[in-house]
Amino acid sequence: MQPPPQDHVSISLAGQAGGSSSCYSKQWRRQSCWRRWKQLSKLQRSLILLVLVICGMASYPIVTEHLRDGVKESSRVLIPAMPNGLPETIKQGQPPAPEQTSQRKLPNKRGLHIQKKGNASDTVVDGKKERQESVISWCGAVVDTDQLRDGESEKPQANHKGKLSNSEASCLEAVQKAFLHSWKGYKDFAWGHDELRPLSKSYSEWFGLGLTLIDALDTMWILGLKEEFEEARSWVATELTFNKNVDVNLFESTIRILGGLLSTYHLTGDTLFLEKAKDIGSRLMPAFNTPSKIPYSDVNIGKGTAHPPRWTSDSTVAEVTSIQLEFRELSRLTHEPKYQVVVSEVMKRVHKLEGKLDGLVPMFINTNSGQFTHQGIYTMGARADSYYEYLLKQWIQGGMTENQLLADYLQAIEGVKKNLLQKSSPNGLTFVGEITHGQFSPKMDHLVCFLPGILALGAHNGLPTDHMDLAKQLMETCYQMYIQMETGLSPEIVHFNMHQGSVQDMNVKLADRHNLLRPETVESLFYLYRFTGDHKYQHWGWKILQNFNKYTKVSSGGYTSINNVRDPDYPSPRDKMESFFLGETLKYLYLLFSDDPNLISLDHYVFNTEAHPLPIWPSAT
Ligand code: DMJ
Repeated sequence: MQPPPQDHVSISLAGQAGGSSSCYSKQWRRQSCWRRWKQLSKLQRSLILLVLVICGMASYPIVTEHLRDGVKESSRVLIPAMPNGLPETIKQGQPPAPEQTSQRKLPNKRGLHIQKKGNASDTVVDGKKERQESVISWCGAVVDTDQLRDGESEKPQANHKGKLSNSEASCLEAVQKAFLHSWKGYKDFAWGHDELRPLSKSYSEWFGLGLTLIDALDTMWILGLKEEFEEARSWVATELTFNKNVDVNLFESTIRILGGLLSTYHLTGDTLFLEKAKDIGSRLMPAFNTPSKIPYSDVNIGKGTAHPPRWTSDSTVAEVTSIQLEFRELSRLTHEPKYQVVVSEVMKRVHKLEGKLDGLVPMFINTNSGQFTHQGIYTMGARADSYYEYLLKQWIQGGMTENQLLADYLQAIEGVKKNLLQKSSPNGLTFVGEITHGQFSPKMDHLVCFLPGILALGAHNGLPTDHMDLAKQLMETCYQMYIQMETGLSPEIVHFNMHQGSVQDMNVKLADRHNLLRPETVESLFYLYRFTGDHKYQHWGWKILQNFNKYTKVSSGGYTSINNVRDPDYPSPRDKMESFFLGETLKYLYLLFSDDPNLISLDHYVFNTEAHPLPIWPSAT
């Protein structure tokens, strides 16, 4: 055997004694490199070091990204920790359960002093870090020592009757804070406009009618934010005019504007809001001048003309059947039957139509023929959802006497059970899919999460108790749609796995990963808590609020929709705060945390589909 070259002798012997040739060659290379390194000049060494440092810095994110993804995929652990015994999927990258590290006293705007436990965390949405109050695992754990000492508990808002527990007060205050933060953004950058664009510190117009401000009026009233309410009221009194040459969507302007004005009138007794409601209501009436009596989707409220969208003469089924609560109430208040007449006619016609599947309706209806079109898709999600909601709610609004509405509702729920309900794998979550031309599709919109609340509301009003059982199962699923995501926020759409051996219950397509700050899940949590008293629903709502705060709050004011609920490092803000975040999401969270069943009693009010409470008709109660 040839001896190794002279300068390798010492290590060659040691290496061979120990065994492997690879070890030997590594040592050889190390020695050789070291010798060469020592032969370099200082300048040469410095240059090489500099290049290595630059390369290392440039490749760092790639390396960490790669590692992170690897960990994400491999570290999903199933633990049997859910309150109802279902396993919870824990993922790397999900917000850790915050520790209770400090106790701080936070004076709020109204002079309340509420003790909070929690740690502050840094939140980045718009590129800036914000020192944020991250309370906790659950505000129910909070103890207000001052209040305990004084034996007094302050009320965070005027409409509550009776004392609040300390934990309740701190939860309610957290929602007030979220509202005030949103309102600050709206006021600073979008006042009087439709929607805040919180990142660009500007606004977007849809109808040019101050949509967010009107949608938020009754929320401010319910949350006890009187100062803000008064400012908004004076804008309505002095600036709001519907005499404008603008096209508005009949459904959206009915549920947000007409509904918002009517409910604010009822809560405050201020006739300003009733006058404005009459004005917009009468301006929307041209939509019903169609050959079929099925209304057009768009109305020019200045010109008094209406038309379908440019590309079709169809309207959306959910849209034409989810304006009834508001128009019926307008008739009752004005003693002018015309509003109720036109919307009831729509219901009668839809009731008689062919083309339903066990009470489930297609998504489109033609304004000329009055027939369903594009048949074959049956969903509880977009374009059909609130048809079902308004069957039940009109029945409740009118005092549970309109039997046809109830019959259609009950039939539809049976249709859901028969055609759309399935269980996911591996955890057996009950979900509502869709039928597409005879085929079952395991696709569920976040919008469908209104259904647990509606089922619970029906059961509360004497409908079958198995509706409540189903409500609870679906509520669990909707919550899982949040916590199984890395941000703890639900995507717009999920696809459930049904085949045995699946490793996770749901998949989310790239195009469906956005979250628009929608209300449906917290809306249902509110109903479930009201009717069951089970605190787990409050706990779930609290987690969702925390995740909104963590991933969607913009430091300069407002909250933003995000593009990617699966990336906690960059959820990709969309720069838009939808009006329903203030009109619905925060309102339902507040009502969820309130233990006062008389704060918008569900025996006296029925919420429209934009969370505006309208009275159940007095003769009916
Ligand atoms: C709201 O405008 C209403 O709740 C509507 O019924 C559905 N879409 C949004 C909220 O997601």
